[in-house]
Amino acid sequence: KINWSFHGRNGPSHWSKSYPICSNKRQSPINIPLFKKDFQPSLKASLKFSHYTCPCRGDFVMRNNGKTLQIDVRNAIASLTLNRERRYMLDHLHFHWGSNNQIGSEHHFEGRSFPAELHFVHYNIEFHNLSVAIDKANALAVLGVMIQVGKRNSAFDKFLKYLHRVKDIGQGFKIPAFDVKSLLPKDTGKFYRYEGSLTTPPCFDNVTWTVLYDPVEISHQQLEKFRALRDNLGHALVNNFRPVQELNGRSVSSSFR
Ligand code: BO1
Ligand code: ZN
Repeated sequence: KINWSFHGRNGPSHWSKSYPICSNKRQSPINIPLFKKDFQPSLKASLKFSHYTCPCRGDFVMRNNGKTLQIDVRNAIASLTLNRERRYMLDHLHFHWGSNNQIGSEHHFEGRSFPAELHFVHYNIEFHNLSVAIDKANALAVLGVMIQVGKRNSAFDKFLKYLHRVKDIGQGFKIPAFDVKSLLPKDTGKFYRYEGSLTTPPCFDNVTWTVLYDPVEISHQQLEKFRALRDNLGHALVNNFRPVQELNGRSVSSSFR
């Protein structure tokens, strides 16, 4: 198995040699076509956030794993319900970002990318944890949120103020739990839904994607903190996004007109 990366000899175009699923037909991310929308009136009411707001007991664990910044939300008991009966527990959140503001997000909106993208990774409650669920059918639900540069976002400071503690690859660093809902845009009612995959090897294609239409704003200074993280070689950890993948006839539905 290759030691995969986001560029060079072990970059995205080489992943499928070691991880064949990466060349299957329902891969993520995608360019979301905004003009030929498949509006599904029932979608909006089907997305439910539970306990996304605190009790905020205990700690979260933040880690630079060399590929992304990940925050494990062990005590959050947050869950997402898709289509009424399918419930998913939040395992962690992580980010994808660029070296400049023109690139960084994994999903594109009609050819437009954003400087960063936040992923809330959930597993189906039928399974014990993310590791058990990771390769099972219908087992994963990832919520994607676009990040734009603008005003400073105080919710992001809840973890960004500790970011210097995880500058290099390493062990998790405990941070006080915070309200994960505060990282979402005000309006979570407008979103896209499609069937896709993990965006990194092994690219398991069992992910129900929900991508919010409204972005959140962080300041340029806040975004620079992500860019100051370092990868396994001590280089700037930036451009940790996969290029968009073919739709291959998949439909992307939307919760709004
Ligand atoms: S993503 O949301 O499509 N970018 C995505 C990509 C890969 C994973 C999760 C979400 N895989 C990994 C997690 C690890 C976790 C492991 C379980 O799955 O990033 O944190 O432990 O085997
Ligand atoms: Zn991701």
